[in-house]
Amino acid sequence: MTGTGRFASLSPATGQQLAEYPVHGPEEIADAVGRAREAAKGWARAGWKGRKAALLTFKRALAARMGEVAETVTAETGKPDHDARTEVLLAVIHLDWAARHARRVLGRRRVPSGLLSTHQRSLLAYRPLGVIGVIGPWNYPVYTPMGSIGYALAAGNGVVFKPSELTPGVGVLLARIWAETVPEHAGLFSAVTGEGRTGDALARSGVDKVAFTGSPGTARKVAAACAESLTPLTAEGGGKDAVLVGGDLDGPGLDRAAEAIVWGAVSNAGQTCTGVERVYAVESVHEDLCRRVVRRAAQVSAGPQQSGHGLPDAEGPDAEGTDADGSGRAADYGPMTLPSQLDTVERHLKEAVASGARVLHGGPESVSAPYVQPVVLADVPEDASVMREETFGPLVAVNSVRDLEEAVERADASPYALGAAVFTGSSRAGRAAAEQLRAGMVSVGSVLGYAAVPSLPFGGSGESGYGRVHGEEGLRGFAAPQAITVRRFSPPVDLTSYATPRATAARTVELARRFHARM
Ligand code: TXE
Repeated sequence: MTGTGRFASLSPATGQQLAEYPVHGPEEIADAVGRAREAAKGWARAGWKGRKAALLTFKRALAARMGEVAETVTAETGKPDHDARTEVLLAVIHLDWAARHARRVLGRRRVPSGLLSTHQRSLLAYRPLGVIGVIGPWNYPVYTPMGSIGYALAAGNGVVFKPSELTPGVGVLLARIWAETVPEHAGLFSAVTGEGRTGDALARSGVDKVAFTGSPGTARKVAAACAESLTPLTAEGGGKDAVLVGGDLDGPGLDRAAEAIVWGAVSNAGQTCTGVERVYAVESVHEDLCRRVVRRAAQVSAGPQQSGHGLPDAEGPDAEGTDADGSGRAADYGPMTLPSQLDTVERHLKEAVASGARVLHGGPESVSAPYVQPVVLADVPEDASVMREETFGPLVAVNSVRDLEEAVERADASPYALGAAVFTGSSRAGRAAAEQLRAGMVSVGSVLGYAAVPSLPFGGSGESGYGRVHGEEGLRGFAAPQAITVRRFSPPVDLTSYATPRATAARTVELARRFHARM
């Protein structure tokens, strides 16, 4: 069955149609998976060296064409050009790391055989899984899927990518850049377009693993589809990340925390899975921190984006750009990319106010489609939706706690466990608190510090999903370990042979038992 019809991508800022894309169905997906499977043979023949060279060529092309990629990201998500470029840069950094480290992490190696098996040479290798289906989100349409695509390719797989229906142009462009720059492996990585049905068809297409990023509800549907064929899944389902602020912070320390909180909460219009949604500050600094957060939030605004990135560069003179409203100052972030997100933000805000939260900055009037201006709340009841559900908007709740221990407890009380951040006067106390948290990733003294470190794994637990991308775990996640033993000589006592007298074998087992009973 082919997909039926076409769908349009829209500008979230103006609502205007940007382009049309085909809705791909099981037939087109089967073709793409088949081509990737075929191309994976050539990818295997290329060896570690050839794959590394091809991936670095792709990386250089992404860096060289950053402006073009960022322009598509900005058109489809509404985020500022600078943010789009930073996103591409982060993807490039990860791709570079995956290309350069795949052999070290996944290459065949000898491992110790242990006393009982000294006669064996033990080898561990990581084989590619085959073809990976990547189902992507719209909030970081380059960085997030490339965290799977780059690592999956580096591990020797082919990839079929289904970008979000809100950002199909970005997905198609990424696959086109691959085909143009690495034509000898053209079919290895391709994009299919469509909505949820296309994603579902990809999960059921016989791919060897699915890497999904989106909402926990959709993650459950993808998991159910994958379960039918025992297809493994890595799922990233978002977060409700908390920042913990210690009572030992001085003025400059609180300023640094406030700056990071505001950026973490409102950048990308709050549409970041590891964005700051909750803050737990020790009561002795709570009011002071709130004042500083409000002061900083008041200097930040959402609005239409300027064109260009403000730097004269090789991409031409128009790169200088103009501010959108003629005020001389460009908006710091753009519109809500998913229109229905405005309703979620509004609902969370209204329910918080109704349940007695203090509104320190902004308010219901901050929500004016397609933009949401920064909102700062305090003293929000812990059972309010804004403290429990992912808001995915530029809204932050700053609550007061007795001490860091209570901050850890409250942060961990969420059904999500993705990222977190800790600000304390002493980095030792910060690390101690970080190590108590359930979160998969924690930044001490900054927000989202781990996202730009390619050697660190990215992912969470609970409603935030399971599995990891990035780093060594990210590479291994797209590979199947293969254990090999090679017999080097006859063992003094062969426990896998009926030729060994029963009494000899029994003596050996007893000796080994005594050894382990004492050790
Ligand atoms: O997500 P969906 P949406 C959160 C955020 C947001 C909410 C909804 O809170 O408000 O999710 O966003 C594809 N089988 N995050 O509607 O539905 C879909 O086409 C297979 C958090 O965009 O989860 C898209 O490509 N695939 C987040 C992808 O799944 C299906 C990023 C995500 O869509 C499918 C984005 C199906 N049955 C939103 N149905 C994060 N974790 O960073 C849909 N899809």
